Amino acid sequence: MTRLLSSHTLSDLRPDVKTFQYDLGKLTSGIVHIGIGAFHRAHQAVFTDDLLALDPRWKITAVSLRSPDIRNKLQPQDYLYSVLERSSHEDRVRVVGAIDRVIVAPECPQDVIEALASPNTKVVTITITEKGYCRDSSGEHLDINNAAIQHDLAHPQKPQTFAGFIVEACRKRKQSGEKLTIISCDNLPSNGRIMRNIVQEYAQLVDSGLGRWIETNVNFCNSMVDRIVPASTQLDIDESVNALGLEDSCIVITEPFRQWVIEDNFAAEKPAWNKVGALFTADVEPFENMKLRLLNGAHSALAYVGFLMGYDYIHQAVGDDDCLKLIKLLHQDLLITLDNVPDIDLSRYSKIIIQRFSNNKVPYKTTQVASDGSQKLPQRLIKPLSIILSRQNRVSHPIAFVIASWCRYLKAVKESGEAYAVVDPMAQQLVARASHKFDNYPEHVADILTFSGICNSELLADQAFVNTVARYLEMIEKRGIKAELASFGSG
Ligand code: CS2
Repeated sequence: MTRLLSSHTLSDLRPDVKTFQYDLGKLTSGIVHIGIGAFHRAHQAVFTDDLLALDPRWKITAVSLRSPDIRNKLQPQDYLYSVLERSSHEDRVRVVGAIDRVIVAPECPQDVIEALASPNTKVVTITITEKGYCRDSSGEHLDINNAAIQHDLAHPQKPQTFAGFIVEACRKRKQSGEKLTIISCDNLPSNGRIMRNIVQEYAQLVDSGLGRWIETNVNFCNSMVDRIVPASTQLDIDESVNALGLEDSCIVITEPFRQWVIEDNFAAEKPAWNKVGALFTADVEPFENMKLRLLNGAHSALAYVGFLMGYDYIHQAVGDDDCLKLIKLLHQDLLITLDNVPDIDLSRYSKIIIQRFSNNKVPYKTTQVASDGSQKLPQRLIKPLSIILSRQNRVSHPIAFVIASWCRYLKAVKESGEAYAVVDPMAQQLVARASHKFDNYPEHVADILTFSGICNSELLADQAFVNTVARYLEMIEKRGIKAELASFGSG
């Protein structure tokens, strides 16, 4: 039987596996990470693992806000796991020792509060996905009607949301006077600023004095994160045996590329991630816009259009000539919306993204990207569409085509008649609306867009925009997505 990866089996690793360059016993914990999914394990934890070889003070106490799964798998492995980087020509595998322990919040919320409040904790990093922020329809502020926020207001010692935990921990930090830095690592523009709004607005509801303390003692940093990391599968775990010579039930498979741009706005001590490939900068916004639009926007386009065309994976979709043509036209439009990004050649960046999407060694499901569209589309595609509309007084056809594909996707039935599940916090209502029979396509599209909240009222009032999306939706439904995409851009 294959043995499990752990601190006792390291000597059984295949000789080509890279292991950490530090003494595990000498590390101390300085970071708390909330949201320990595959992305964190392949991104911030890898940067931190490299840093630990230079500075042992930054081991990560991880928090899972919901499920015990990852803790249950990592604990028997002494919190060790592997990262397998795959490209067309090479596989590289390493063992990461940066995770100290995993606290499962619903089991022991007080432990999470203690870890966040500990004076040893200088930095908190967060990956909770777009919907974890509990934002209202402006996308920037706290939704006080959110059920989990209501829960936390009623049960402050047993919070469920990041805001509930942070604010309770800050109550303790206020007593000790310890400053804190919080770095958001989710795919939202100005993610740190939004996080600050949410935490401060929540704190004001709980205790305005605490709110004032947070204002001066807790700094929030925007950050742009990038690495394509598919959700792990059983196949990946089977693969770990080949790659490591040991079984690793927490292996993550990813691409070689990784990027992290962090706003240099730390309240106190700062882990020197810049020594291991991250970039500290005063202004993350140009990087965020570039990545959210060119990478995530194109990813969403491939997800909806590709899925409807029958592709299960992003690399298959981008390998289709018509999809590729759409992505290139989409990139041309998105580039218009971007300002200069320091030291980045945007046309090269766009080509690299297409190469990254083509990496079939890191298969990424179209359904994974397609999830939570109501949370993702505003920053990825709607904002750039509005910019093009105001700068050039025209509707971006590639973006309109993708929005129409999303409306079609929300019907939850393939052209073949096969049903599938739409994953979105508003799934039920969106599917009901998208499936509703309307003879008038502009009214149909306006109904979906209004209800989903992805467009502001100004955009909804723009008849040219609504009509263009409606026209594509009608043609996709009447001719089929393949035929409509094949003639896209030629008329
Ligand atoms: C993807 C992202 O699932 C998605 O929505 O677009 O997770 C994407 O893979 C990452 O942002 C890449 O950095």
